[in-house]
Amino acid sequence: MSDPFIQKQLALDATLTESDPIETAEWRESLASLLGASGPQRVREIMDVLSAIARAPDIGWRPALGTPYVNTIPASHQPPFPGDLATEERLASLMRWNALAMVVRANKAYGELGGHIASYASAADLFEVGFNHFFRGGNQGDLIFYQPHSAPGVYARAFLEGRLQEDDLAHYRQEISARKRGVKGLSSYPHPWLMPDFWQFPTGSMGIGPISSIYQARFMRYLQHRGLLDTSARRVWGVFGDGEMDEPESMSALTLAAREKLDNLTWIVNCNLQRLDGPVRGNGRIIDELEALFVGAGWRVIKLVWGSDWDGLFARDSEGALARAFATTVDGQFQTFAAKDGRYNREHFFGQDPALAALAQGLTDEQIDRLKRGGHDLVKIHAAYHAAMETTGLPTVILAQTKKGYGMGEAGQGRMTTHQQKKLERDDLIAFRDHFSLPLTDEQVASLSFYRPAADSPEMRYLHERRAALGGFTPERHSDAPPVPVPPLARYGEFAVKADGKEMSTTMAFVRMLTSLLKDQHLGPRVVPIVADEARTFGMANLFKQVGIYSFNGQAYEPEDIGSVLSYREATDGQILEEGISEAGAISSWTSAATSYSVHGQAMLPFYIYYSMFGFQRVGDLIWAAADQRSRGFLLGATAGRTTLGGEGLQHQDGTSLVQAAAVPNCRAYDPCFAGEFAVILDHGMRQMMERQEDVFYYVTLMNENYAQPSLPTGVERDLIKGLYRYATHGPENDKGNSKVRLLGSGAILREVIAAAELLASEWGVAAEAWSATSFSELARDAREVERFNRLHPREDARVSHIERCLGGATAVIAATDYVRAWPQLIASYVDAPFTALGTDGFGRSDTRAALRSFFEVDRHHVVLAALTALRHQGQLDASVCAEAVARYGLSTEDPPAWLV
Ligand SMILES: Cc1ncc(C[n+]2csc(CCOP(=O)(O)OP(=O)(O)O)c2C)c(N)n1
Repeated sequence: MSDPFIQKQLALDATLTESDPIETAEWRESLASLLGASGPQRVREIMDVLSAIARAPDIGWRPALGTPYVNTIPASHQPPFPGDLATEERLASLMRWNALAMVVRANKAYGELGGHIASYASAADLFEVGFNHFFRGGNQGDLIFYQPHSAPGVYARAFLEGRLQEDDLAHYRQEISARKRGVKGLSSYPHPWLMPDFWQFPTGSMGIGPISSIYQARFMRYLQHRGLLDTSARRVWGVFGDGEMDEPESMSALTLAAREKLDNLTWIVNCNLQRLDGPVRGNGRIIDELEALFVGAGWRVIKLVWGSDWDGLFARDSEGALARAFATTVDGQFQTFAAKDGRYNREHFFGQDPALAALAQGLTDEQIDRLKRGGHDLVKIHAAYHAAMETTGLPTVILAQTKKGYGMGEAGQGRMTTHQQKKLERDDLIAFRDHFSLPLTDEQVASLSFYRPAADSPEMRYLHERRAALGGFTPERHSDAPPVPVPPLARYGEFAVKADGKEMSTTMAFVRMLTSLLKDQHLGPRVVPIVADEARTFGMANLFKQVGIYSFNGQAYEPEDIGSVLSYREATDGQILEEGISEAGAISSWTSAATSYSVHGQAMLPFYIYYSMFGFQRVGDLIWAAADQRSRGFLLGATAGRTTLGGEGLQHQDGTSLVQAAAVPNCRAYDPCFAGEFAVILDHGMRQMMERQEDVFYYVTLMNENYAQPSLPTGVERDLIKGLYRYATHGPENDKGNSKVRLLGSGAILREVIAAAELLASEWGVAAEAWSATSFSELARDAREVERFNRLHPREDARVSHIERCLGGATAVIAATDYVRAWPQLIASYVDAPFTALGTDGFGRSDTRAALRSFFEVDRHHVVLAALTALRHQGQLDASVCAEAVARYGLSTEDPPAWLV
């Protein structure tokens, strides 16, 4: 018979309540003899047959998804450890020390800096086995998502590798002061924006690492299947916290990973059983819960619960006492055991049962104290990673049990408060040194000296050999990808720039341009259209047939509409990523494509089109993370604005995305009204990202309203990109060609503004200009910069912002948009004239577009009234004129208005 553990299970006295224990015993014996005679493979076959019968509806048996609280890889199946264990342990101890010293030093100097010791203390061995044996480096290396609060440990390793110096470590969490001293400041968490040569993936916001890792693994398959890049040798690793698994994003794509057979993906969940406030599952067991969840989702689960020292105990435990004790010990109790010493564990864990006490008899208290959990045993960790690497056809999760604050002794190990501990007293530091046998004097410990062994020491030679064998250092971020030429605008956007009154929506115009771009010889293959179950909504069904929907296993069915020219076509080399109803998934795919230039050295151009409301509002944090990792691509907020999607009401009407987009530093946000404007923005953005390779991305609104599209006035392109150009003038101009009242509009409301300018001239004798404000955020960006320059350089010639250039000399400026007033108000303080903002604040609601625009007071009549009122305030008009306008246009004077909440 194979494993002693199985023997014990078979011999175990049933503790379950059974109707017929004698019969049960007979079945057990049969199974035991089968196992003895024919081996485990035959047992599995028989069980398959029996369970198929037992699952019949009238029996209704279901397998339990859990397995006993022991290692999935039995000691007898462990591969030999290929490294030098003693050297690796010494190296791990040095990483621990330098990481700890970095955090404690920073906080001694400036108590406000914060930092974490306990997370890395629990994860150090999990990282080190990866670094020494599995994580491949170099520009075609593995993609690794690091648990964010373990960043100090990753810096500590880079220090030993010679990639960071003492001065850098001394500037942990001090990027600004570091820059002044010409050294690297180390960011709190992994931030590609702050450390663009180092971190690849931002993981600081819990849940974003897990979902991103799945979509990155999936995108590698996409590149492979589309014949764009051989990614077969690359893997994705993610080290995450057990508390982090509670985030919906962590869980939401598990089935996708299994369905698409992503065996290039391995997660390591660091189950230190604690999160920030306390235990993750004090009254249960997180490892069991996650095991059931991942198995149910179709993953391979490898439990890595106990270290090698326990192997002997299990072997001697002929009564199965350990299994019994584990089955009744909850995580809150395991945490207490972690926090207490060997003596306490002898009394309270081993002491709960005479058989257990007997097992511990041969051990000193010190030995009991040092019994390791699986995630602290390099040999066991290696066995688990090795098994993950061998797994084919499904992703793997390793559930590694560790102790939070491992080695921090009284000061932190297993303590409720350990997550936030960043200071240690001298005695605690000395105890830490002794626990890990660090080669440090008391003085070195007290002064928190960083320690790097001599270059020719066995440790350093070993460390470099291992990294060389694995292809180089990691993490390391690259950004060298060949530029991709963008076709001339005339080739795909002429119909929009010279629309000449043709009716269409900007969404239709976008789809037409996208369709052309997909055919371009150079750019076409790099385009990644992404939808979250709304391709038909946005008129993109034609692309299903043309470029296909990506499916790792092609199309295993005859689509219902096979005879149609637009039939639903899935293909292994399909180009569209159809993510179903998962905005979080779609944006994660977008980010994978948008960072491909860096992750794969192959620039891709993703276009994710979605109901605008479900973008920044729904997945804003994922967009922020995309910005952090320097994504390049287009986000297309379709049916944007509060009044373009008449009947849809509150839930779909987006009045805020532009304001949120404006707050993302590298996001270029535009709200074009006309197809030609959109074409110019598209052309500019593609050149900026694909040819000039700047780290920006675009959020551009699209509308579903059909109207006559004018040809773009000539020569406006530069101003349009700056965010404002003059579209039309009505009434007399002054000698500089300017009229005094400037009306600014964007997106859905520009046409109302244009109409208002006409009305002002024709009905009220007021000269007015209509300006298309394609981007208030770009205008504000430029004005901010100019204002700052002029403030700091009082002796130099004052610079002039685009706003001043356009609006200087105006008597009044009225800005109306389909978004909350905060959007046009971005420029208010830079406008040297009375400024009125009209917008769609309040909840959306359902009605016709005209009714909505009137309700929100952004239609032409309200723009006219706002302009007349501005003139009245300057004494140029009498109040009676405004009253006349209110009466003539039948404007509601309800007070307060229904939109004001
Ligand atoms: C979205 C988000 N919410 C909250 C936090 C704050 N936070 C940082 S670490 C942490 C606890 C992490 O616990 P766990 O995932 O178990 O990792 P551990 O540090 O215990 O290894 C929390 C709540 C965060 N970083 N991101």
